Amino acid sequence: MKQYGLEDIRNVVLLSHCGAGKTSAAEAMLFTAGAINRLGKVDDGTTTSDYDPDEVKRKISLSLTMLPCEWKDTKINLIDTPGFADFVGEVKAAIRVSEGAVIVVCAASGVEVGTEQVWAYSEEANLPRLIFVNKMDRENADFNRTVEELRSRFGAKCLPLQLPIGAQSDFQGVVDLLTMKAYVGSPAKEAEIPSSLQSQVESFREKLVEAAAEVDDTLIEKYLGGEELSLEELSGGLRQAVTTGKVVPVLVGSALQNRGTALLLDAMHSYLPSPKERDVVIIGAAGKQETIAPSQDAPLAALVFKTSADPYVGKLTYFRVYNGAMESNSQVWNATQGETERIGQLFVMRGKTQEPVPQLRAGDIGAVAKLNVTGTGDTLSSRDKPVKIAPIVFPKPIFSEAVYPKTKADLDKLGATLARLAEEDLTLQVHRDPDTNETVILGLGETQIEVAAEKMLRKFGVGVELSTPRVPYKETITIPAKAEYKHKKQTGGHGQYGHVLLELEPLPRGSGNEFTDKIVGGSIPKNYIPAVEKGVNEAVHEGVLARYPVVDIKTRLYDGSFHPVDSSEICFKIAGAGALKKGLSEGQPILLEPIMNIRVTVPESYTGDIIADLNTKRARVQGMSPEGGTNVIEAQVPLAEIQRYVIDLKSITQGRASYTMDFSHYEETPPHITQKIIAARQAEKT
Ligand SMILES: Nc1nc2c(ncn2[C@@H]2O[C@H](COP(=O)(O)OP(=O)(O)OP(=O)(O)O)[C@@H](O)[C@H]2O)c(=O)[nH]1
Ligand SMILES: [Mg+2]
Repeated sequence: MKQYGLEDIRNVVLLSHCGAGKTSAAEAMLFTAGAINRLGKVDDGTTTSDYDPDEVKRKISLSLTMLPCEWKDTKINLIDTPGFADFVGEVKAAIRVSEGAVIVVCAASGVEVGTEQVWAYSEEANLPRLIFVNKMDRENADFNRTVEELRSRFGAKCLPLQLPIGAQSDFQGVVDLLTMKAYVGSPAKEAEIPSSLQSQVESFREKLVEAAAEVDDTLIEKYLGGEELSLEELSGGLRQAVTTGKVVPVLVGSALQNRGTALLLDAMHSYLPSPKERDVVIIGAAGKQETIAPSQDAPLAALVFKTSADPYVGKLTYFRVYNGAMESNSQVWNATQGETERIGQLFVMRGKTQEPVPQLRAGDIGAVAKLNVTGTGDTLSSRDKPVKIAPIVFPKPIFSEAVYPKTKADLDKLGATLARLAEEDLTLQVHRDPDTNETVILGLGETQIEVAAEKMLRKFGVGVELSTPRVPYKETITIPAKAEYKHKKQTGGHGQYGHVLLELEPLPRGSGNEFTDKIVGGSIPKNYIPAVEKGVNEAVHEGVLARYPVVDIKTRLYDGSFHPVDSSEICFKIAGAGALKKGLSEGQPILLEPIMNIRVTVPESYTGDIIADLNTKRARVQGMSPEGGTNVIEAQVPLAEIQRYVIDLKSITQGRASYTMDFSHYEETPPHITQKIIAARQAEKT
């Protein structure tokens, strides 16, 4: 097996708005590099990347895929990612293990919402990048317009490195402005630069040469002195400009026609940084982030960035080696969990294909099956020199659905299956809501959860129905009340007797329930008091309005009576429960609903629409802070109104907004809504 040094590897993530052509471009590059010998198509469900049956069915990528190939003695680990917003967790993981990015833009649609988002993620991760303007063969494809959009949105650092020859049905090939060579057809053949393009070629080349010269004092002197720079000097200068983020070269082509893809591989090889050029961020002493230089000779440090669960293949763990090397059939130290992990056969993955390898060295990416203690985000290292690489930060879930198994058999497998899905996708969480007795799956959007449900059926044979989770309403009282309950039964021999007097009092929100014993003079003997308390504690599980749990009341047991023969614990428990229910009815009960804090981040121009929509949702807007074109709106909104806010917000802003949400407090539900909830609960019972 060929050993790659740190300089011989490129880890490159493909990013774009959904459907711009990442998967198709990756397929064309694999084919061009000879890694595959048949060029698949997304529309036929035959690409190397979209191999999952759900991807084939939907014709979109749903998870990140490793697509390595070799190009000019360099190993290029392409990482294809989904463009659909619900799957941003995969994008974040892929960005984390890459040193460079290619942002794919559709030549007909130009800069889209998703383009802006992935641009922001790459800025945040400080990733050097290239732009590939794809679909030049399509109707309405326009390179110049797309470049103008790119430059006005992302700045003048977006500079064409190539120009297209022809467009739409007449798209023929590409002119490379650095080598001043033209390539037409597929596979590409060298050709003359068309004379019609000459003046455009010259003016764009000038900009590129200037930008490449600017990074280096000797180059800029030469350039200003009117001297020609050699190709080597230019390409060295451009490389420096790209790796430092000063220039983002714009390339062009058609993935579907496999045009421009060899030059795209060339550009990754020549201008994107190798693992050697990026320090590793680790968690040092006292939990502080530190950086260390990567090395193949240092002790092992590898970050797990993806886990996939499959009932047949088993668990597959994807990792990126940052330091040292990982060996097949070895033992490593999981520094995150503090446990030893056994490593079996290592693989290099290409789509679903596993190629066994004896070793993976720093800079490279691979996978291993059936690990025991390791999950996504963990660091595998050496026992003697344990290190923890900074983990991947995933967005928090904001959308939830209740999961109901379809059959008894489905119920039995539900828990284990959900746990595996949550292990696979860290933006999914599963929990059991003790208040509503529902199993709830939380994620980033409706599609993500639908896909998860389909996966449960297809992979694990578990059928489920999804529904909007119940709102965990509560009940309480608003005025103090007294109640008396006598449980008395005279049957044949032994009778039943328990008699309890309670005082109820409302407590401030969030206090919980309290029970105190104020019996004096033994009107109820001490040994029966715990039974009364038990009765009260059970009765608060179901309030008198709509059978929701009762909270924030203080119960005082102050009197009662007993019978020396007929009284028993069970009689006092019944009396305690009965008295509580009566007291609740007397205390002017109300329904409480959960109120959430939300923070919506949105382009300023949508502020009015967002506020108008929030007003229809009984929201209280608490603050707005405009900042550089975006606005952060903070509000408190009843949970019942924003359970499907992801969907509303997407349609109001075409996906330009995002939000976070967390629980704030419980508050009285307005009377007209209370009436509806009570009616719904009654209907449910009958
Ligand atoms: N005409 C034309 N169509 C293309 C080209 N590249 C991709 N397509 C089509 O565009 C659609 C989307 O392509 P994909 O490669 O799946 O795009 P993607 O960016 O991977 O999409 P997501 O994974 O959903 O984000 C498919 O129907 C492709 O056939 C191209 O160069 N020209
Ligand atoms: Mg795709």
